[in-house]
Amino acid sequence: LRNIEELRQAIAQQQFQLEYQPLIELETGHIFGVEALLRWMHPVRGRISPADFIPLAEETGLIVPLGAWILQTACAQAAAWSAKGLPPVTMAVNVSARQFREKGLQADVAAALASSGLPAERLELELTESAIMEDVGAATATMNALRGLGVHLAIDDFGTGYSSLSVLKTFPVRRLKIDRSFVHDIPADQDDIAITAAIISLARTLHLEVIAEGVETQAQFMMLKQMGCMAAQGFLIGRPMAAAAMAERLACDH
Ligand code: G
Ligand code: G
Ligand code: MN
Ligand code: NA
Repeated sequence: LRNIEELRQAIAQQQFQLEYQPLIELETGHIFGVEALLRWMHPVRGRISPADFIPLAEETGLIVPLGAWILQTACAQAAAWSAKGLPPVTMAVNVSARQFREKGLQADVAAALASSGLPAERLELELTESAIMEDVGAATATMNALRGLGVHLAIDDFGTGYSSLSVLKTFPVRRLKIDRSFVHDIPADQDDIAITAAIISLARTLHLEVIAEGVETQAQFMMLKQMGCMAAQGFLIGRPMAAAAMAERLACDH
């Protein structure tokens, strides 16, 4: 049923875990970052996707303490990998719309950086296009404040949220993440190829980095590379995995 009580209990009983998915440079295959992805290890139902409980966590405000835990855990993990001598990677963390609107976000980010010792520039916050576009003025102020802490920002699910191109250039973001719905039917769908090419071109014009999400096939991989996309993420390259498996993958990457 995933009610509020169950969610509260899950936080208290530490039933949440983070998995990590590699982000690679298309040209070299080098892993430059990982995205932290939340999983609920339910004692009875097993692994529950965040898609099934983030909406409730947002409605009830539980996303705030949960989000703080995610930031702490992801930053601590990135710092722990570095301490083991693994190559430094960017740690990308999803921030939900509600979390982004809450006043405490900056403090939670600062606390996670301070307690982990992770350099701020190694943390990248993924904001959804729709969360930013809800109130562009407020969002810009929040983004500038977060940038002021030294962290980087990315726009997640880009292409799905009606960004006005004129405001996009004023946002202090460094990366666009091409939504996987556009990548899914490459190379068969000419419209999706055109949209993806347009986003790649837009990113280049605005001096933003760009990454294609949801890369599942060799054909998508090759086509994106040919189109000049800088980076990719998806099941073809690596599924979200536990921290230990990710550490092994990073160890093989230098
Ligand atoms: O990993 P998966 O495909 O199950 O994720 C489903 C959705 O949950 C995606 O939209 C993803 O962005 C979101 N999600 C995954 N991890 C987190 C997280 O740590 N915080 C937030 N706010 N959303 C997450
Ligand atoms: O909304 P966001 O982009 O943060 O969602 C990330 C989610 O996408 C993760 O939960 C992850 O499980 C999922 N994901 C990552 N790579 C792929 C992929 O290649 N195919 C599909 N279908 N989902 C993916
Ligand atoms: Mn994401
Ligand atoms: Na996305």
